Amino acid sequence: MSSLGVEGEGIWLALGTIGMLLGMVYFMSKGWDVQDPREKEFYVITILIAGIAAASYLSMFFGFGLTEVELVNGRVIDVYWARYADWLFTTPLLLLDIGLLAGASNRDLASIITIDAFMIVTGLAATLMKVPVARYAFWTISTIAMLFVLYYLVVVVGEAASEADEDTQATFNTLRNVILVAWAVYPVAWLVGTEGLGLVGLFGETLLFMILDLFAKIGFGFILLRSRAVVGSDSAPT
Ligand code: RET
Ligand code: DD9
Ligand code: DD9
Repeated sequence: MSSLGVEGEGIWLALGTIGMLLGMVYFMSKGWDVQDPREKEFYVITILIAGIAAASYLSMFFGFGLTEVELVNGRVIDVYWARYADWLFTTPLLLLDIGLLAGASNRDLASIITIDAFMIVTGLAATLMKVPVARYAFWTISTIAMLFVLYYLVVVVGEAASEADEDTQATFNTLRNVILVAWAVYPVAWLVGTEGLGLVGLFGETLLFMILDLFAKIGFGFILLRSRAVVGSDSAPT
């Protein structure tokens, strides 16, 4: 059985697990009898995102996804590495959702997803390094990768979206803004949190990541799957 974590942050991990499960069940029940293949694809991807996050949160709640990193300066930090396993799969799936909505080419999808995966892997490196300077160096590399992802989303995927119908453009714009706002907070949370400067403790940081994760995954999925751009897409009456 889990304790409530190192600083009582288990409460946020429990809430995160419940939030992801509720989101997943809601998307499953809503998507159960969807027939349209394109609409179905959005459901499958979005349900997968919530399911992966639920599993990750549960593992963190049980203390499985937790490890200690001992820095060369003697500081020991508690790190929930399971987040990075979650993000490695879910951030590409989120980009796949919005990329497919926009009608981006496979080549552009592959590019943005590759940079995104690079961002998460270098972020994990930043998190596990023992030398503080190396941690900040990898944080910087990861953050630069994130700026490329956001730029690519706005400019390249945005251009594909500008050729879509009005409903799709409106939904794309909303989801793009959700990503721009939410994703940009992650490196800041890392920097002020226990992995970085330690201005915020594990309790506050875990709360912040939980709110961000629920907004970026469940809020995102909610907007996408309820949008007119997805509901009944490609199934105009014949
Ligand atoms: C890290 C640390 C290093 C710098 C950067 C990061 C970015 C993480 C991001 C995560 C997004 C997660 C999402 C989860 C969905 O629930 C790895 C924190 C740039 C952008 C959207
Ligand atoms: C580019 C980020 C720099 C953060 C430096 C913090 C150093 C604290 C010891
Ligand atoms: C028209 C160019 C917009 C570029 C946006 C980049 C967002 C980075 C935060």
